[in-house]
Amino acid sequence: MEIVVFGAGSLGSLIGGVLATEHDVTLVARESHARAIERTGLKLEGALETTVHPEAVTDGHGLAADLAIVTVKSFDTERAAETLATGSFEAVLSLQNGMGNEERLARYLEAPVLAGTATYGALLIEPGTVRCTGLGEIVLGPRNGGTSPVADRVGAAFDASSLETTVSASMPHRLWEKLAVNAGINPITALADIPNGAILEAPARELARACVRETARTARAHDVLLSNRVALESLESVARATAKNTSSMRQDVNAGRRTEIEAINGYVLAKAETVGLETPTNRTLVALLETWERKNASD
Ligand code: KPL
Repeated sequence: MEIVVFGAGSLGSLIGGVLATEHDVTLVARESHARAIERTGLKLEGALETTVHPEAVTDGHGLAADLAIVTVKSFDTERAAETLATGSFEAVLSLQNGMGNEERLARYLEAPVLAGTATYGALLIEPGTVRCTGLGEIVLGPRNGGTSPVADRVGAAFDASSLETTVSASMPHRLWEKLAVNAGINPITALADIPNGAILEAPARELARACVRETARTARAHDVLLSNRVALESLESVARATAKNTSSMRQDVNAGRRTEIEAINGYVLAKAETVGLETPTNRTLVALLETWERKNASD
């Protein structure tokens, strides 16, 4: 399959790199990363160790492929969609944090847009080198739930590589479940500057669990039947599987970059407000991260 990964940072490069062992992959990446890949290939370290030689470009305009995988930050989704709309794809898959990304992509693109979640831990060590810091899984499927031959084809392509993949008929539920995990792990690990596994210990544990319970309650208020038990089990299993990992939000804060707080805990807060629910833990974390961003984030 011909695959374009749009936004090949840490996670996009890890996924694209593993897919490149079986498929014809083009990474759309920042200049220094793309040049390093052109020179010496893409080196994957850690649990998925290999060196591959995908094509790497910096300009994503006018590309054509069977599948475009979008891995940009949630706040860059619209810009990515505009660029991808100048090319041609049979299917588009969002593997991003936060909610609402698929709808934003679908507004610009004719191809079917699939939803996906990824729980692999990934860290960009230097241009051209990415480390897998935690084995996770990819879950993908039609964004409104149900089945589709396109989702099955994409799932089979992922399965052909060594990525652990499930094709799901209930993506709205899966997206809320992943949102709960990100809401529990990302802001706490970023603010306290701790690895994912540290949220399993007191006092971070209670804070993370409160975030997750508030998120699951908000999901249920919007007719997504996510129980506290399932959401909390998911939090614990992702934190354990990626225990040594630096969450994407902690990476952003440490690099002085804008975070995805708005699309993660901010989304929970906004959705809770529409049905008159209080989510005090999420509200506090949003306020803290936004205060940090205002003073420190470069973009
Ligand atoms: O999605 C992630 C992130 O860091 O954004 C997890 C699953 C928490 C892995 O670090």
